[in-house]
Amino acid sequence: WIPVFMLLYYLLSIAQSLDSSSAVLQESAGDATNQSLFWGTYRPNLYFGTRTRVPESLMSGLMWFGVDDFVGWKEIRYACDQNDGLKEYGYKKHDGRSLAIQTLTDEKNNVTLKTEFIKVRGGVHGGSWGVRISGTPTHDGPSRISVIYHFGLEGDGTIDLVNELDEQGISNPVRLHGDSPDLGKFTISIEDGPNSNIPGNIPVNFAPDLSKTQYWGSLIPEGDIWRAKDYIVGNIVNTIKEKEGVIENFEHIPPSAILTLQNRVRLGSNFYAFQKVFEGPFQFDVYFNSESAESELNAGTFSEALQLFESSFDDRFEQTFQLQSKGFDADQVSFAKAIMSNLLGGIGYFYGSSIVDRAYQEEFENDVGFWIEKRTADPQLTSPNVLFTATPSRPFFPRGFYWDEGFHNMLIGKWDNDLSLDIIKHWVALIDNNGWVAREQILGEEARSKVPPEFQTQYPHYANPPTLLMPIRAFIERMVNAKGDKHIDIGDAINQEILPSDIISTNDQTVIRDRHLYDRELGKLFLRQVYRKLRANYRWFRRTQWGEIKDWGRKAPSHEAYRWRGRTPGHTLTSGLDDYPRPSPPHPAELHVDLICWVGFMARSLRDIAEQLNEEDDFDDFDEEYHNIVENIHALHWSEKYQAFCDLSVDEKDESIHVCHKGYLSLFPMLLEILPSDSPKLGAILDLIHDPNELWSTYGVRSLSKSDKFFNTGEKYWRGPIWINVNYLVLSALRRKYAADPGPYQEKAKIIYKELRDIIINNVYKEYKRTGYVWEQYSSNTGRGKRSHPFTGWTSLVTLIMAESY
Ligand code: 6A9
Repeated sequence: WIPVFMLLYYLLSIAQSLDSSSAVLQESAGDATNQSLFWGTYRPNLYFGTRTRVPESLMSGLMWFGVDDFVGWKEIRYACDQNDGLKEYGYKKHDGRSLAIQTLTDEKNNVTLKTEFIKVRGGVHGGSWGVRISGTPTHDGPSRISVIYHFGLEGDGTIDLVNELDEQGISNPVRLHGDSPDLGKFTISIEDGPNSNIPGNIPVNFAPDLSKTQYWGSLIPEGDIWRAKDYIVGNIVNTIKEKEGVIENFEHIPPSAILTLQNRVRLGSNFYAFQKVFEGPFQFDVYFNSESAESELNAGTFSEALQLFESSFDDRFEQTFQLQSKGFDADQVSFAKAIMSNLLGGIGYFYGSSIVDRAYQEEFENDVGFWIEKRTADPQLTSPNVLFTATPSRPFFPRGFYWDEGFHNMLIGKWDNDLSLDIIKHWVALIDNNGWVAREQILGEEARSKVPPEFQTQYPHYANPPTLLMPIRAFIERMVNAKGDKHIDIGDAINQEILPSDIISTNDQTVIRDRHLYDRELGKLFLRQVYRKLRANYRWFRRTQWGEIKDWGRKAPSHEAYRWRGRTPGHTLTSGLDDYPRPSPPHPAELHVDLICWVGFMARSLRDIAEQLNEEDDFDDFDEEYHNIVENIHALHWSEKYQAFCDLSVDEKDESIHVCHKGYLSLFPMLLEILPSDSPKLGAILDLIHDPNELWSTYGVRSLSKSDKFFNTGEKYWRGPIWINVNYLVLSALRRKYAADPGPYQEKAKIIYKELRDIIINNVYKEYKRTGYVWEQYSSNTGRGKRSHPFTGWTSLVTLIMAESY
């Protein structure tokens, strides 16, 4: 006798189980055959949307608007937008594969929405999924809202509405049948849940029946489905126009009965929208069932699975980060779950062309500081690329950024190693044969629609910090420490209550994976796959970002010196530290301290990969280059006068001089663990960090010293505010090296580590509670969150800071 619960547990374990590592690792980037990553919430720019990892396939999305008046519908909620003024929104539990629970609090429309998405494995087309959409009023008062869910199919295939059509709406449940090359046969159902308060009939003969589902089926041009909102608005406008012809007095008819879809379906439609009107609490489910899967998602199986997946998520979260056992309370743990979840919910699948200008010749005309680019602009659309990546911010930057992604994958990799490797492989595939990869990936029209034209073009001589090597380093550490997977019988798995998410394959035997353990051979296969491109990227940095050393024989033992290309007087966007003060005016003989550290970090990281791969010649080269770089960091960039690492430029006599603006830039040799633990320069850096008149604030380490003349001036972007990515690097370097290695500065390093960790956690958490969001940066004066929000890109590293995982 097996309890029903156990049986279900068993079925769902299989359903939800992850792909075996080998399957994941043997896929090439862009390959959608990874079953457990096939479907997902990969449209992070939308409040809720799903798609596959196939360039042209089925997409879905959610919209809603208030219908107590004729005003609310002018602000249809669809793509995440700060102007919508949602009090809070974001995924609260998202595991990156099978579970995605989100809440969205929209006070203006008097509704808190919940979207609960699950995905179950089965068959050969990426399995089935469902989403439960529910709402409750946020306060007393009118609460009538209109919710629209739509599906659009791009590429080959068909999708047909099965219901009997009626001008007043179709009856529950809505059912669509579809068939396409990558999805096979499938069924979509939309089913009303229990206890929804659906407004009754409007007592006018032409009005729709609001207890039914209003609908619209249309044929939308290829590549245009992302504009769903425009099409739907157009359709509602048509309804209004039609009714204007029939109705004499609008006053007696509620907006909810006017602002409806047209209840029509065009033959051969590839786009369907379904609209429901509710008052008070409501709930309905959307299921996508793949016909090749054996079991079917319906209201019953969905509810049970949701519960199981959710508790499995909670257990796995504690296993992975151990926040409860570290003493964090339930509310702090929920916060840590939420910021990680919204990072995972920020993962998108992007496809399309980008704009690249390859007409670059020589960046500088002269060396007296004039910034003249000797070229004619020639921006060109590239052939389409794919990218599977996390994103810094769902409303503002829903696209991939090279140096952000390395930070994102520190957390993603800790949570789900294989998911992270999949993302890394996609990025590495974008490194071209010259070794260049565009800093910002604006792929396709939808992505481009969010970026002003002047920011769209990417240049093949512009760099961005090579942070992907950080999660690769973390991966190597996990692999080297691997103890091997445990193989156990499925029956034992049930008896031992092993979590579904820990089961990675279920053929004859079940492999239970502790996510800290990885198979070495497979790990090396991954390293082998990314090695050549990463090495090309390193060589590209050395070739294109080299710097000129004035009087090098006397000043520096080797030729290693670097300068970011693409500077303007006010910005060095390529460095990632946009408006951080640099030598002014810019000069071609500048040398940048952060960049030489990044190149050194690359040399060392590649050396460590080469070691894993037994690439002995490369190992020797990287090792030697790393040494030369380290020597030159000290010889060129250390200023005795300022007791800091600084950029260099030249004076009127063409002599090199230090240009020192104390701040994040001064920390790089320590941030990237290049500086030895016993170096007196470390002492100076720790003093700089801990001094309230310089970098130390009660909320974290400032980007620019309070004593610098540019502190909090201009855009105040990287000139004072606190950024979590760099604070994470400070904590990481302290914890891993400077507070760990015995020596004269160890005690100080320990003190700073402890204090900094506490204030970062406390402030980001406090601001989350106060505002409902985590932010792009924090004021060093007030601790308040600033700029984009939710910004669960690198700010989500607070979860790792809480877990002390670096
Ligand atoms: C320009 C504006 C609707 C700026 O997080 C991404 C990047 C970081 O890599 C970088 O270090 N952010 C930081 O200085 C955001 C960059 C956004 C550029 C978009 C167009 C359009 O806004």
